[in-house]
Amino acid sequence: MEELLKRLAVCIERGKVDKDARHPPDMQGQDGASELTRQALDAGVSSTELLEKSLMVGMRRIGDRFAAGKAFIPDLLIAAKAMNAAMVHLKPYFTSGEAQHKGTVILGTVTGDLHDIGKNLVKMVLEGEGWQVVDLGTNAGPDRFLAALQENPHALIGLSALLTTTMLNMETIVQQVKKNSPDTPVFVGGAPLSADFSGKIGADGYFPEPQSFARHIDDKYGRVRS
Ligand code: B12
Repeated sequence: MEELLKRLAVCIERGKVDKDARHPPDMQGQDGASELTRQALDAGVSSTELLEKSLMVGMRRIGDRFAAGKAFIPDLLIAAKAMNAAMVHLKPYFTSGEAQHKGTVILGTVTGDLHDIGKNLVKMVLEGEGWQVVDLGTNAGPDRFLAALQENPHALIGLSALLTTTMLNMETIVQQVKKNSPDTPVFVGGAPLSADFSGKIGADGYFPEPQSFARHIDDKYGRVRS
């Protein structure tokens, strides 16, 4: 199984989407992210293990190569495509059988930021845990969060940012939300963030991954808000 997870990480890193994909040329005809994810799940690997031990490893590697000037934007895009192909198979594993939802979370990647894979994973996990998610997509500024809050006045808010520049835009969103709706909890996440930063911008908490976030809001707000 270790071997399969290693091969899957390579598919993510190199952007090998599926068996039919022509890219990268030296991997033509081999299973890609789609097939290997399916095989790992069928073999009983948990979705969390798959994410942490393989998919995120591949993403981190391509990110590191990019930072070192050894990979470029098209390489990141094709890696993102492979990641999305893998995530299609993960979705059913996060789906809950709950008919009635626990509450609503308004989720978005903040102003100036186009990274949405992490945000989409958070959405998947929250929906799987029985939360309704209002997804504002990427590049979402204060106005969009406030408009969504008007429609869903008891919702919680989750902000995502992947850039050290765009994480600074979270502060304005937190301020605007708190000014208009002081009781609305706002949580933040994304690779460059920290609990310290969350405290500094007046957010209600930072979570490094969706599972701990879901546990926290389940304990604190689940079934109370609508
Ligand atoms: C794929 C990718 C892209 C793709 C994004 C495609 C897409 N649809 O998302 C594209 C090509 C568009 C891209 C563009 C850019 N990118 Co980019 N990208 C990445 C890469 C390789 C992977 C990101 C990713 O999807 N990770 C996997 C997901 C699952 O992880 P995640 O997002 O961290 O999410 C997890 C947690 O953080 C958490 N989480 C996330 N959000 C939230 C929210 C809440 C509420 C909670 C609780 C949790 C949570 O849960 C997730 C699951 O555990 C990273 C490298 C890396 N190591 O992350 C660089 C990286 C983020 N990019 C980087 C850069 C510089 C850029 C560009 C500026 C490049 C350029 N010169 O144009 C542009 C910016 C575009 C923009 N305006 O946003 C840098 C950022 C450096 C920095 N410190 O600011 C990185 C770190 C690469 C690097 N090492 O240099 N990128």
